[in-house]
Amino acid sequence: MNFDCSLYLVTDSTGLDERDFLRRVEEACAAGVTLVQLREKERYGREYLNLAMKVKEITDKYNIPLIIDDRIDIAMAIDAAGVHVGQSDINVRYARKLLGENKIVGATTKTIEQAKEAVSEGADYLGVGAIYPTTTKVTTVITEVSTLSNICEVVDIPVVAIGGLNENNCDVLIGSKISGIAVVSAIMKAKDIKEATKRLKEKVNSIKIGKMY
Ligand code: TZP
Ligand code: MG
Repeated sequence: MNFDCSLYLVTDSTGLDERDFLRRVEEACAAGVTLVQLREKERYGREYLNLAMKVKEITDKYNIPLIIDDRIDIAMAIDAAGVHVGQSDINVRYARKLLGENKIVGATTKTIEQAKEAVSEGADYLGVGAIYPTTTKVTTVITEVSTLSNICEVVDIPVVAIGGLNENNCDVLIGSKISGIAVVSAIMKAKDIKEATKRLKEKVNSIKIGKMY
């Protein structure tokens, strides 16, 4: 499946009421994020499903593929574009088996070995990071930009950098053959979501990332 991961919004609704959360997602979509991931670590069952349906309504309106973090069942239930799995989630191979060939399966990888394995199991893109320390609730370690570049060299699928990225610190990524950047706070916590998204988009374009597959 073709998709553009040049400016990938990963959501986090922590501390936001639902209306405010959905407004932020919608503003980011209107301002040009190219892919959205619903990432909810503290919602389960019907609550997660209901929120996913509401986010899908928004992403559908803007024709932006919606990826669901971890939850293959939710992705299937709402006919999302795909799922994103981490190293302790269901393996890429099984995610692919469950979702079929026409859906996107993304994987978090932090080493060349993990990257190669994800590709061999059928991943469509890789998320690599954290490039910088992050304040978003996540247990992660820093990935060196050199490791990111090496991963880009050895795989033939898009690689997205993630972790603490904002418009002022992405220049370190110039030269690594990434296809995009993924951000949570730089958009979700921005005072002016539209403005922040537009500026990030300009940045992504100016550093010439965003290779389409
Ligand atoms: N994986 C690695 S870092 C991260 C995830 C999900 C969070 C990134 O959030 P932020 O706010 O863009 O640093
Ligand atoms: Mg996960």
